[in-house]
Amino acid sequence: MLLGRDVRKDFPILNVKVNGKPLVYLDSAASSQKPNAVLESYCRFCEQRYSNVHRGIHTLGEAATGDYEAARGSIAEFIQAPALEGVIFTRGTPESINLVAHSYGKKFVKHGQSIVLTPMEHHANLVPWQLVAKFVGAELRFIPMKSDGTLDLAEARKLIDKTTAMVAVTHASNVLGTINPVGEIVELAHKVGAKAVIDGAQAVPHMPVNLREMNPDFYSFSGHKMLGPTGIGVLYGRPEILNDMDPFLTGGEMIREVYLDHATWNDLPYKFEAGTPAIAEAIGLHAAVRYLQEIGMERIAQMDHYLTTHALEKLASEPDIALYGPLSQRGAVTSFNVKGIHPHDLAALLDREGIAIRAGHHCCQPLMRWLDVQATARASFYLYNTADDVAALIEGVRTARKVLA
Ligand code: C6P
Repeated sequence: MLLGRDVRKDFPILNVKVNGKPLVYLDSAASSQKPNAVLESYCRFCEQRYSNVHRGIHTLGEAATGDYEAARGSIAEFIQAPALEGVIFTRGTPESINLVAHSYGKKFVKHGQSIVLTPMEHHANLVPWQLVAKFVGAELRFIPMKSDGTLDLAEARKLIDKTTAMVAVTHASNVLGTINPVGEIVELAHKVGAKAVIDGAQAVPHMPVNLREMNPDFYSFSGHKMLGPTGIGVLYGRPEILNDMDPFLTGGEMIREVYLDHATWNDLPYKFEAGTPAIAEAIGLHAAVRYLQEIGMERIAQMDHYLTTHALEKLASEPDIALYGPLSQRGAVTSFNVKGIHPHDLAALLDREGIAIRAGHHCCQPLMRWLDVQATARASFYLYNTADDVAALIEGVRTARKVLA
């Protein structure tokens, strides 16, 4: 498996020293690093083709509009989106899910209906549904998890019933690494006439995603976790549902005609893209998608799997380490705790060695309660990581034990 070493030259930040040590970046689940292809594409666009989109009839306006729409087309193909007009640019996963909660949930979920979630949801796919439930008087239900951090599908079959209006589930957990059987969950939702919203923030960067097969009603992800810039993300929604929804944000671009007392809406996807969008960021995300496609998502998934399995094995052979999440069917995150050491202290000590991990509740406070911990340490991997990075992590943990335990 040479992928990590082969691609490292493409990521300039990996040559940076942190605290005088070579950077070992194990925090890609929070945000990924950017290859030259993305940096150059972003800069080239700003230097040579920049303008606002869908407005100017001047040459640069047309060039920028063409590039922005080409980005949408390429991202639609990357996730096998069934309809191009369902691909909406947002600022990221939280905005995508808030859009669905606000414009679909508050309008179509009715008093007394249920919204089914899981205890492993990131706050971004939990809090918006709490607000919807409160607003309309709906009930929140949670699919229980088995002790290994996978969902209990037998219970899900009972919980998702005729009262269910929405099922909102993460594709891959940012703490446990669990990859959920989202295709089956979408089917369970559709059987009872409910809509399914999938949070793909930790899935799209790491594995092939095919929305034609999965068939969700809504699917969301963030560009910055998949080598792209910050401030750009995607919501895919089924056009027939999006057409029935009211706009989320209002402003320029999303309107067709405006009178003093009312307005009408633009066609999809523009109805949901109010104001000047993140144009250069969309172009950067297009470059990220091209880069990922050149390497191949299957290959990236295999590399992630290799590194995660390797890290789990190495950590498991160290004394006094608690590991969280299932042993198989998991994504590129490894959450753990070292007995007697607070994860923040561990992260601070590793940082002195140039090793970046994340420590905390990872925006999953209910999941921390389920695990019965306040926080965990988390190492997360991506295509530029190698077995040397895992070795550095293990060495760092050993040093921490000597210094802190
Ligand atoms: N999780 C992590 O370190 P943002 O980062 O705002 O674009 O996406 C939010 C989000 C939504 N869903 C899932 C499953 C996520 O993992 C995240 C981001 C980061 O785990 C930051 S808390």
